[in-house]
Amino acid sequence: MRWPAWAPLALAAAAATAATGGPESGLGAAAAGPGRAGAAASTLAGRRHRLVVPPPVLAQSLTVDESEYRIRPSKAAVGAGTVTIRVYNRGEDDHDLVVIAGGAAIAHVALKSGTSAVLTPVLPPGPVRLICSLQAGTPQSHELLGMHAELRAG
Ligand SMILES: [Cu+2]
Repeated sequence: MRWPAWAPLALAAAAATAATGGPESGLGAAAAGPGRAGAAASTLAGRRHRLVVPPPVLAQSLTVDESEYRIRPSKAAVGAGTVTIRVYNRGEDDHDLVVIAGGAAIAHVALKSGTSAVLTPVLPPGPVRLICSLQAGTPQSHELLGMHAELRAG
């Protein structure tokens, strides 16, 4: 039996549908028959031209500058996992830094004016919020006055 020129493409489409488990996977598997879909997929595996782009390498450290009334992280994104945060209180008043990730405060340090500290929280992937918690719950809340910043752990 002679196969038309498009036959390999049709087989490939059926095998790909069966392999991905899409809504038509039942049809694809039935057309290819048991065992044949797997054979076709393994034959085609080497022929796929996937664009493989490595994920960006994110740093595991950042610097955070605090002053009245700002928090400025040096990076908008860091890698998930253990991250070294060097925080400087460059303001005239005392401040603190609270790292909030995964819905919880996971690190805290109090900073007198002109001092610095190093924190090494383990950041889960997702958004990270940095705040100063001084005067929280009052109109003078440092967070409400602007001492908050967002970054992302990826
Ligand atoms: Cu503060």
